[in-house]
Amino acid sequence: MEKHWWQEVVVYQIYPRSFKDSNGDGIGDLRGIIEKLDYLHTLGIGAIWLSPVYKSPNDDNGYDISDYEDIMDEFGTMADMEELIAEADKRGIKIVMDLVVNHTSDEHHWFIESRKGKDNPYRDYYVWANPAEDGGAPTELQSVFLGSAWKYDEGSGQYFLHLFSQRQPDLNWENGKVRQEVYDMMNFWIDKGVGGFRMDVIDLIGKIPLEGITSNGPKLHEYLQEMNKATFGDKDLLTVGETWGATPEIAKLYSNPARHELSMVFQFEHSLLDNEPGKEKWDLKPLDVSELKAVLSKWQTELGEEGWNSLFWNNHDLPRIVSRWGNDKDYRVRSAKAFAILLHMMKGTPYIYQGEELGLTNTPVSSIEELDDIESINMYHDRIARGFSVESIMESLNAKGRDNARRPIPWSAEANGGFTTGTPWLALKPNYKEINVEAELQNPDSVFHTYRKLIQLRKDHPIVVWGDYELLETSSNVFAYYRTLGEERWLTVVNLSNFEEKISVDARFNRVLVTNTVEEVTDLHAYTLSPWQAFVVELSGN
Ligand code: TEU
Ligand code: CA
Repeated sequence: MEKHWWQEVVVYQIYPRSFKDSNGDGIGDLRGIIEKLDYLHTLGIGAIWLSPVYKSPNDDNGYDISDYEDIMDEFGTMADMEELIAEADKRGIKIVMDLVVNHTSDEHHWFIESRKGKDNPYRDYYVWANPAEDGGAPTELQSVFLGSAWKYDEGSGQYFLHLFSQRQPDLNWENGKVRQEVYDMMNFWIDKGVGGFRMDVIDLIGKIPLEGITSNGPKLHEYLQEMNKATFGDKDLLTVGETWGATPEIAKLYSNPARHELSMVFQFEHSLLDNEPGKEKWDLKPLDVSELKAVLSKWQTELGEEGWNSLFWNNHDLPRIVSRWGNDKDYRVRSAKAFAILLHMMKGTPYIYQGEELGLTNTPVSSIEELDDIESINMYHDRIARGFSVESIMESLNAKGRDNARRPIPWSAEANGGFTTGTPWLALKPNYKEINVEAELQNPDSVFHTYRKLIQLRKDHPIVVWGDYELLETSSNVFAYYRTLGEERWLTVVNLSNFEEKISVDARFNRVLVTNTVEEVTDLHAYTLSPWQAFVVELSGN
């Protein structure tokens, strides 16, 4: 397999609204990101996935785009964007844009035109359908943000499709003009020097809604091959598709180099392990560590030469990992480092979501008034109407709600964590006086410095990027695996529990490469791990 830069770097996701505010309006912005590039350079990352910064009315915080070739007023100007690309480049960091092309905002001029009537030249840019015989929605299809996925338009007597909010109408990918508009727009950004694209819900673009087909539609891969040819195919860009339902077999369709589609996908199989199978994400179930081991090991081994993995615990839609599967009370620092070590020594491209490198935790709230996220608010009203208790709803939202990941970043112990001199759009978690970037940088034992070290190990040792993966049989709460490259062999051991665990490995080691405890790692033939202990060792020949 040909080697690519995007296999060797660590990517950092920025949710711009919450990263750094440069002008005191309480909203993070592009100049704030430019201010903090040196910080990201210190961390050691090679690319930034920038959540959407395009013009948007913010019904879904930028995932509803009204102009793909302009910047959101609150975030700055196109000149700021160009400066960000150039300044990042100086530090060896590429900017990966969020490509949200399953849908637009209802304020996009295509939709404003489309809505004008059946004869409008933009009508077929979106998915319109006649009412069912009883006048109701064309089909039973439900929106991800709840309620029918069809919205009636008085003017023309038809319904339009919105798989997300009513203000996010779905584009009609069957229309070749739509596809060409998207490719032209991608080339506009490629010409500006971006390093790639993260493709929002890309598995939905081949939908046939009237037949109930949403994800993995029949023409999905034909479209992606066409896109590849029309845009980034002859350039070495990072392209990563968000694909919630991908299996390894499906992932290979996207990322097999021979097929000329994408670099890799985000798969979510591990992320779905803590809800009741077949139920909603809000129906919580504790994580079974042996399932996590089985799922991640399957992905490590099954792609082979026909694909490349992305590695992540967090993003702007998911709860903070240290609160979700770690212990954010008694072992916050240790369990945050344990998850970092576990993921960063695997094969694939790791993604860090802003604040993960500080060990930031979820932010439980007591009322829905404290939340901003459209998914959370819609879920609240839906469950109230279905008779759920407020307590149970808040419990689910505190565990899984998207605002857990969207609180502003605490940069220092100053007011509002130094994120803004004004009033933040969403309140910071009150513990910013203890947990903030400045404190993390100063403390050599911080979560930040573990992330920095893991990134450095990846840069210094090809085994981390290219080595083969093999799971080691251990007691169920211990996750241990080998990486092997030529004569070199590393062992990663992580105790994912609040208790001591014993391991017995028939091997000796030369040196410890990284660890999250002060305890010395001794004879592996009979070793007792303390709670959440994690380390990586280089094994000796024999
Ligand atoms: O997410 C896709 C998506 O389906 C999410 O809504 C996710 O399923 C949900 O948070 C889990 O319940 C992408 C973006 O990452 C998300 O922020 C957007 O809201 C969504 O697409 C629509 O663009
Ligand atoms: Ca601002």
